[in-house]
Amino acid sequence: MTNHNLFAALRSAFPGDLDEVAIETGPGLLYSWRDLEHGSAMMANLLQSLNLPEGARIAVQVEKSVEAMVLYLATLRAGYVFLPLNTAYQSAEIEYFLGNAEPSVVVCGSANFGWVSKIAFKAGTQNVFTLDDDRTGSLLERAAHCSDRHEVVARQADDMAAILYTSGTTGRSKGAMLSHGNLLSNARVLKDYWGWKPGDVLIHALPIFHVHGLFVAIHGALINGSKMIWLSKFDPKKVIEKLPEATVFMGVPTLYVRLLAEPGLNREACRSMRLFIAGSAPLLIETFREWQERTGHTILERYGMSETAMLTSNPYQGGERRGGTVGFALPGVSLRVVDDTGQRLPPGEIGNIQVKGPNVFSGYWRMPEKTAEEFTLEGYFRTGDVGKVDADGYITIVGRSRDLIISGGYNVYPAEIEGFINELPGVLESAVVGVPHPDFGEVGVAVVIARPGATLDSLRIVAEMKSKMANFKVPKHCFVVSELPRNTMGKVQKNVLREQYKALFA
Ligand code: MLC
Ligand code: AMP
Repeated sequence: MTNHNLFAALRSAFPGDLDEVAIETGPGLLYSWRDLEHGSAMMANLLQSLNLPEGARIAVQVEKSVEAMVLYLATLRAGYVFLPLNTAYQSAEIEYFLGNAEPSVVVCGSANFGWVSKIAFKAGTQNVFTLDDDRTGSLLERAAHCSDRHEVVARQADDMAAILYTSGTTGRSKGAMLSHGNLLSNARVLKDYWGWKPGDVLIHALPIFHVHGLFVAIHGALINGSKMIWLSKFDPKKVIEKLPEATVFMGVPTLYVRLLAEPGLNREACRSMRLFIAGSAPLLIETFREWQERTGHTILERYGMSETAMLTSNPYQGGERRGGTVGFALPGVSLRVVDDTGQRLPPGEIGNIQVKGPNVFSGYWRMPEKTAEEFTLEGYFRTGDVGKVDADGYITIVGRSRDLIISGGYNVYPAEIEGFINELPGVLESAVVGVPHPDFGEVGVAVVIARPGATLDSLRIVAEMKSKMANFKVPKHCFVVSELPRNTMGKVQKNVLREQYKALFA
């Protein structure tokens, strides 16, 4: 019987000579393929020694490190479910995720052990380990006693491999359940579509708690046996210094904007590069053009989401990479644009994007009703994105039907922020809208009304938010006003607010 464990496929692509360098870190540490093989075996043996139940979730909130990536590989190979969490999340956010996912194992930074372990034990977790980005922590201490031999646990293609939490339009985050088959099919398609070849070297400068850095980048390199230059944090100068040793780079648009701000970015620095890939948020056409002029390279833009991994891509070869578009549906992906009644629209017309394919997730963790709502009877997933397909097949994303802000590649749901602000003393109501921002693409702005007789201080509102929620969610500006624009039904007109504040950061 074939083992569909994603790790088995990644492992089989490791080079024959396991002593070759697999990863070079920013400070120059070298990890061989053998280190990845042995490290993941030891951690997998540790996880298996804990007698965890079938389908156990391993929740991980740690700084980026090679060991954190190895923990992801170990979770796959031991057949458990990886649950990555953004390091920006604070206690209320973590409490929700752990309460909802009920992980059997939680791994956190040692500085956070006190509060994270308290939340974890309350959620019923029995094992809390620490892992820091300097190769220390109880996880590594315990794994050091485990064998470096391990047989990859057999999994079916539809067995769950990871849960990625993605914010809900109303209320709380939903956990998108991705299977070994979802992730492997996508990795294989992208290997071919982006022309990965021997000798490729990827600069990995993204966080590893989201689809882009965790799946697209890591799977891309591993399934091709390609070396990674591993940067723990995005630093444009460091990336430019490393470009001459690399061939592939992936980034959210903010990374490209910040690289363009560096005088050192030029054709000479990019001489060995084969491919620059952008996604997770719209790439402005100005960025696309400026990149072409400065480097001689045409950025390849692609589109995806947590629930589906990658859906579309501009061509690597055999076609034009069109700025402002996200290219074609990837092989195996069916993508259609429909109106609000579900009728398929002709080319050029704008409507709701729906998708189907082996990469599309099976549903939201413990939310069968929500899952049912998001799939059509024919099995298409409603992406919440609005776009069009032109006559020659190029897809353009023109907006979103969901009230969502994408800031520097992170999703922020206004309803969550408004809910928080509305609970603050003296607040009657609030509205959060996204406005253009030169660095993050889009950022949130909060507009708040006070209760009669109350006085509000906008700086205090921002400070309150910073102390309780992930920093990237905090609106970059807060206005206290006397009233909000409303339509005849009394609903706040967010489009009017967006228009009013659109030049705030221009
Ligand atoms: C940081 N801040 C942000 C922010 N990142 N605010 C809004 N949006 C963001 N994305 C806050 C900081 O907390 C800080 O607040 C202030 O803004 C300035 O921070 P900075 O020092 O400039 O930020 P930095 O640490 O350099 O991070 C910026 C970044 C990071 C762009 C490198 O946001 C990042 O790595 N983004 C990539 C996200 C990503 O991987 N997305 C993929 C999702 S997958 P203060 O208050 O301290 O001043 C997906 C599917 C797909 O979408 O298709 O790929
Ligand atoms: P996430 O839920 O974090 O995975 O974010 C997925 C969302 O990011 C998608 O639904 C899109 O709205 C957006 N997105 C991803 N890639 C692109 C892109 N290239 N252009 C525009 N939006 C994108």
